[in-house]
Amino acid sequence: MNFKRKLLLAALPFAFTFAGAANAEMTLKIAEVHPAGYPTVVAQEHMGEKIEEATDGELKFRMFSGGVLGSEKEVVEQVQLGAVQMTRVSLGTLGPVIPEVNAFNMPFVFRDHEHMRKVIDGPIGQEILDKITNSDFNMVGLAWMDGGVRNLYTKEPVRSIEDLKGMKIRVIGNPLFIDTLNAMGAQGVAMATGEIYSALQTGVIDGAENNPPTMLEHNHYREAKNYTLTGHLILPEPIVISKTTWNKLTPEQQDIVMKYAKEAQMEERQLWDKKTEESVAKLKEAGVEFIEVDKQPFYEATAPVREKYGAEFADLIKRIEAVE
Ligand code: BDP
Repeated sequence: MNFKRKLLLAALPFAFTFAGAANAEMTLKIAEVHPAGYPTVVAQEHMGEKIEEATDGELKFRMFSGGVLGSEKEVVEQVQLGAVQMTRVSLGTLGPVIPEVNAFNMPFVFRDHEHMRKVIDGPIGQEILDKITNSDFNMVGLAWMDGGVRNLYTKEPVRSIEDLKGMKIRVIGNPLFIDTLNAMGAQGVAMATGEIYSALQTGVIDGAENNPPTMLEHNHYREAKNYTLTGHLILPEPIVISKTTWNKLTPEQQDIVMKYAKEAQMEERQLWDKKTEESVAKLKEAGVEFIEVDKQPFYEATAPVREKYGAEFADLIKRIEAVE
């Protein structure tokens, strides 16, 4: 039996147990790998409060931040089963589960951060959320959070693409990212967020790639003091709710959840910009060197990755590029 079918079957008893439970009070668990105070955590906490108020306390939320409910991959599986009701994850993590979303996961598919924001705010952003909802994976895509721009951080400085040669660089567990780092001359190594710090410490990896808030808040900067501004990935991060949970909500409750998830999308963005600015300042203070690099060689080296993964999204990619 394939994995997908197993998950669907496993979800059945839950569906029956809770059938007809609409209108009852429900507490929804939200899982987050980021710590308390992180922009995505704060925005979702506010979302939860607003939904609770708007539903007269029928829907309540409990935030489990700091990865206490597991890695993103584990949490996605829990959401599919309805055991965890909601989460915000990197689209990178969802790619291997729902390959239709991988268009946004390709290296340099967005011109810059602003371009990504325009795309997720418009019809294409909704289209990718709908792909999540319409897949067989028992999740509803509600809204987007901003995960900024991902750059390389390494123990030894990377001042040109040649310096990256042979370095073991951690990526999110998605073959697309392994291929991306390999194409740049490094060796992509997949592992969960929570394992990066000790892998850096013990020398299992030579570096990783992420945005400034994650580099700071997950303490990676203590072990990797060189930040090379490649901007190779700009990954948006969907908030998803288990379809098992969604189907138990009344249409009114569904509208309310959707409305405040979309509001959270805009609130998180303000928090994100502020947090990024503060993180950059703190990282510099802690001795991290920010290295400007010619991006062109990184763009060119990853062309085969865009060809390999982008072929099936050719029309979509044209439409992404056309967003001004
Ligand atoms: C962060 C994302 C988070 C990912 C993490 C990672 O916000 O969702 O899990 O990167 O690379 O930027 O594991």
